[in-house]
Amino acid sequence: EKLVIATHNPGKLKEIQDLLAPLGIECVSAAELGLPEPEEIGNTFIDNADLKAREAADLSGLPALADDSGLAVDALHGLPGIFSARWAEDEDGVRDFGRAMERVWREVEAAGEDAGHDAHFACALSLAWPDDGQVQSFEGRVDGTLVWPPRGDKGFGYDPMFVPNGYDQTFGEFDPEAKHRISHRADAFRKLVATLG
Ligand code: ITT
Repeated sequence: EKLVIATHNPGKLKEIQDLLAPLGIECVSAAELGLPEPEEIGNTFIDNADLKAREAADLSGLPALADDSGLAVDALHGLPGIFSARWAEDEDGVRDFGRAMERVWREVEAAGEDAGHDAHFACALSLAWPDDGQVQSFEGRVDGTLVWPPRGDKGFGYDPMFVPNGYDQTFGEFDPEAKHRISHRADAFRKLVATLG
């Protein structure tokens, strides 16, 4: 039986496919199935991951895995957080992460030197089965520091301005396999596999 990857974000989809590959599970994306993008009305990563997984499972009749994630900046009291995608959108919903990263950096600078540059990426993965109210959720994170200007074009989203603790390169400069060893998404994924595997 196939697993629906309930995302419309190509960067996430590729990473989730990479993480699932060793498990040999056949996948199909929500975009490929033509499933709609549900409105993310939740107040937490888990709430939003749950609602995306639930809706995809209900509409497809297949088990569905959803990811809700974002960048949480200490100096901004956790913002953009669950609003990470929305900070990149213009009034027509067109995303530009160059603009979103500029906004983050501008607000970090405005918060002042003492507020520092610490941040983390957070990821909630939720797995929902059809015909069943049950949803299981797993959370992961990776801590790091924000840098300016952004560097690297290998990842997606805010990767070019995030240096994970203990490294010198931004996630935008990391090879995919290296990012998968330490990322928030990989951390959540390991917990999922440990529980279900
Ligand atoms: P779906 O809801 O369709 O999965 P989305 O992009 O709208 O896609 P989110 O609401 O979870 O997903 O938004 C999370 C945003 O946080 C995402 O668009 C990225 O910009 C950012 N983000 C999440 N994980 C990231 C990562 O590994 N590297 C860089 N940015 C990331």
